[in-house]
Amino acid sequence: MQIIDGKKLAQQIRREIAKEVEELKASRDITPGLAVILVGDDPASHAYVKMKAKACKEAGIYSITHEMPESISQNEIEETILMMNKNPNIDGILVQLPLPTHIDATKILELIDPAKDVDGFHPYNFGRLMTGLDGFVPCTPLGVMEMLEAYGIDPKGKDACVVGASNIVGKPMAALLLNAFATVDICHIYTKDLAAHTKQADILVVGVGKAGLITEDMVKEGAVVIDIGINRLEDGSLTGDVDYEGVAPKCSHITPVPGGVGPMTIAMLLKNTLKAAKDRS
Ligand code: BQF
Repeated sequence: MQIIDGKKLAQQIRREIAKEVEELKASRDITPGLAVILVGDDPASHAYVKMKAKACKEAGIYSITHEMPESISQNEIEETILMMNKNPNIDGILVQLPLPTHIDATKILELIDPAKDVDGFHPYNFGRLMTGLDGFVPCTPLGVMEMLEAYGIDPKGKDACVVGASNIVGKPMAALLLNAFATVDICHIYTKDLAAHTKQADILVVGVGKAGLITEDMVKEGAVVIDIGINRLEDGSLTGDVDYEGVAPKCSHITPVPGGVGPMTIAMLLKNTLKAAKDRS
């Protein structure tokens, strides 16, 4: 059994990105810029944004965080996005989710210029991904694909099972695996017999946010298990959706939480921001 070290891989990627950012500055006088919109005072959202800003800084990417109170109006967020769309120093725009319930998040995401959509949540980029065209791919599923590649795992011809069908994680994850020629099975809350599906998988990717959902009896011997879940336990520690202790001995590869997919998500945000900057017109 091999542990997929996302933390180490993300560090390597971040160093390579920092080098490329230097080269872009030297050759074209472009400093990549990321604008982040952060609404309200959810501690987890603040922690994520802080991590993203720090990662940008270390890679030589300019970043600015636009903090707004929970009571902000739909219109004010929309006006801010339109300003960022026009700002030539901003290559990437990220709206930290979740947004307050009185805000129409879909409408906000649809307002982001698809060329600055570094989270890949705009329907335009989602359509490009489904079609197999180049575009921005959501950071978490993109990070998973980079992990598979780095560890020599080719999805071609494999049976993959994706548990969770969100627009942010599950659906783009399934599209990427399909584009890599896996046979993809997508499970969700209305799936009748989850274990019957997961047990078939050569590659099992789980991202639903339910600690301990995947137990040893639900995993095929020798499977690759990718845990996208982030759950906070009562003692403040992080854990995934997979019962790591029970499942790990059965796997060929497994990602830990923390230190698995999470750090890759941050690295892919930098990668997408660099891509946006390189494609500046
Ligand atoms: C790690 C996120 C749910 C909802 C909104 C490193 C992150 C997490 C874990 C991180 C996440 C999860 C992010 C680890 C960004 C991933 O060491 O295991 C980094 O910062 N993430 C987010 O921005 O919004 C979320 C999960």
